[in-house]
Amino acid sequence: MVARKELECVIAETDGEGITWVTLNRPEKRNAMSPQLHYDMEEVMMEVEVDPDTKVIVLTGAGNSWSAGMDLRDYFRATDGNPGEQFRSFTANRHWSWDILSNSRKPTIAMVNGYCFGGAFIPLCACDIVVTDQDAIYGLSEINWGILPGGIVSKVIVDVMSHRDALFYAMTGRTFDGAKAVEMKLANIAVPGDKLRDETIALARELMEKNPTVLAYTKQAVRAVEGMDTNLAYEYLRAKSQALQFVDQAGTREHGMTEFLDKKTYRPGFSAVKVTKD
Ligand code: ACO
Ligand code: V55
Repeated sequence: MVARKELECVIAETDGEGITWVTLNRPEKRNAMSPQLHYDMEEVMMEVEVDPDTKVIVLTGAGNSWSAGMDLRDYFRATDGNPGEQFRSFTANRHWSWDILSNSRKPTIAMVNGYCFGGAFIPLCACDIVVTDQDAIYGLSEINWGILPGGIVSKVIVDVMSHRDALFYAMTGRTFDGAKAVEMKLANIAVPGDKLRDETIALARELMEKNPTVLAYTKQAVRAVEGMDTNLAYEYLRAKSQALQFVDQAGTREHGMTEFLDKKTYRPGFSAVKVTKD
């Protein structure tokens, strides 16, 4: 992938290590999501997904905001009389912020650097892990606009937040900060703003130590079993485990066992199995 891809509303940059920073880039509009931003993101997310140099995807925002949600002017009001354009932009939104992001084979980290409102909860919940500025401001503000948390916002919040928290924040529109987001388990880690990037890089590096195939299968497995009963999950996980053994050409499983059982050079649980690239 080119080191830096510049579109109208998004910047994608891959560093030398394998972290691709995808930055929503409408800082003057607090990264409110316009139709053009959705079209740009559709392109970028598919490209980083298939880019061999991208090992970890970090989604963040330019300026003091992660994203102020849907652009009330360009996404809603401007498309009110135009069902064709509305379908195009609503579908592009759903495609990148849910379908592509939540099905990514690579680790996805939301690095929430500031405001996160309304429709921004869709990509927030789609990411695997959320690292947040402890002072970032979150809100399900739809109620204050006379709309309900649409798209798939209501769905993703009940799946990630508790039933009580989802109802409370959707009904009141009250805001909460990053520290509270972690307390509610909507986010994983809250840090002061000046530590946000370093904390995210440390996490990304930790993930890059794992075998990428094992990591992809692990996240797919955890996500897939959520909607299954226990017997179905057992059968699925058995088949998925066997599929992993088949596709992991590095033989991470065998390698780990040999190192631990025979060579005694490795203690699993403390660090990832080191396998030279196949
Ligand atoms: N849609 C359209 N424009 C927006 C949005 C938005 N969601 N959020 C901010 N903007 C624009 C403002 O209109 C303003 O534009 P202008 O400079 O052309 O006048 C610019 O971004 C800066 O916004 P300010 O309000 O001046 O910035 P401030 O830093 O004071 O506040 C904040 C930021 C808190 C995010 C505020 O803009 C806000 O409350 N935005 C709306 C957030 C929201 O409720 N989003 C959910 C929308 S509904 C949904 O997503 C389904
Ligand atoms: C929202 C609403 C939408 C959408 C995406 O409430 C997000 C947020 C009504 O459509 O497409």
